[in-house]
Amino acid sequence: MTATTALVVATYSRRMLLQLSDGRRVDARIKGKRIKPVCGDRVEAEPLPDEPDWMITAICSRRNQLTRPNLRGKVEVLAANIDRLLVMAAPAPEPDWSIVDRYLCAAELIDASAAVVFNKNDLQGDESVDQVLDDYARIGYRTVRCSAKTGHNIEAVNALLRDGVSIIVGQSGVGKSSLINRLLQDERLRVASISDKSREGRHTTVNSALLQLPDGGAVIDSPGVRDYAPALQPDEVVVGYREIAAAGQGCRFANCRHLREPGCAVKLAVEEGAISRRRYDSYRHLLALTTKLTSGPF
Ligand SMILES: Nc1nc2c(ncn2[C@@H]2O[C@H](COP(=O)(O)OP(=O)(O)OP(=O)(O)O)[C@@H](O)[C@H]2O)c(=O)[nH]1
Ligand SMILES: [Mg+2]
Ligand SMILES: [Zn+2]
Repeated sequence: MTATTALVVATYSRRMLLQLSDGRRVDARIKGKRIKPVCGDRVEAEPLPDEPDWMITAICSRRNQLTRPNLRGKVEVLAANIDRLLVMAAPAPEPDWSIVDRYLCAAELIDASAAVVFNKNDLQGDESVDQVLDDYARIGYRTVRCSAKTGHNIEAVNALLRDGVSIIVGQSGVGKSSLINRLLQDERLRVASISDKSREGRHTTVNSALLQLPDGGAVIDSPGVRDYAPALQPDEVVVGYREIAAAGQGCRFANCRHLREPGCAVKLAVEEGAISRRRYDSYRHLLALTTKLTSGPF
């Protein structure tokens, strides 16, 4: 066997599970400390003589990457080569829509499509959810209410994921892993893709896993995710709220940030009800937050 390209399907800190072009899955280590492959990466890898492990020697160039600050506040890449973000919320934990907005913003920036999934539909939710989901639908995002527990609308979610590589993101505890398990149906597949028998005890925590769905498409789960949202710059926020960016074409100033500038088409659209007040407030809040973070003394 010689060097070949492979897909990263699971990561466990510095170790990875690779899928080779013939479908075989092999364990791999990373050569050196400079490269940091993530789920969804295509990598160059070669078998090591006299041992079962493979060695990853390089990462092929990425079409895009989703980044987010980690627990220590350092920006890290969550996954690469993403076609779609499925942003999940639920009645519990209490939805933080600004986190959903940030992920939608990130999707726009990395040129991935996005949909909003409201899980745990079997639980009693707040009535305001209808309005929020309607607002997302109105600006062109697909929205689905589902329940990983009862299976309600799972087919609709499955249909959303049928092609390309998707990643499910959202607050911890909304049911991302539960939904994926429901979609996988086949228990054996589920177990095999995350921890093969042979790997038991060797990799205790899976950072992230890419799973092939039975009806096509693949989905990335990232467990252990806290309430961290993507790291964004102010300029990115301005283009990442799609309806605000679109209305902003009509502002008097090309660099309008839609705050207090005269001739602002966005503010007018908010007053007329064409842009949701909640989304506009979320935009202003995120803009203020990112501006504060990026205008420090350094
Ligand atoms: N009632 C109800 N509970 C659900 C549903 N989906 C998931 N849960 C429960 O919600 C809890 C969290 O589910 P997980 O799938 O672990 O959530 P997660 O989003 O993967 O969480 P992290 O990995 O921490 O980010 C579990 O107790 C699930 O049983 C659902 O549709 N309805
Ligand atoms: Mg999980
Ligand atoms: Zn404006």
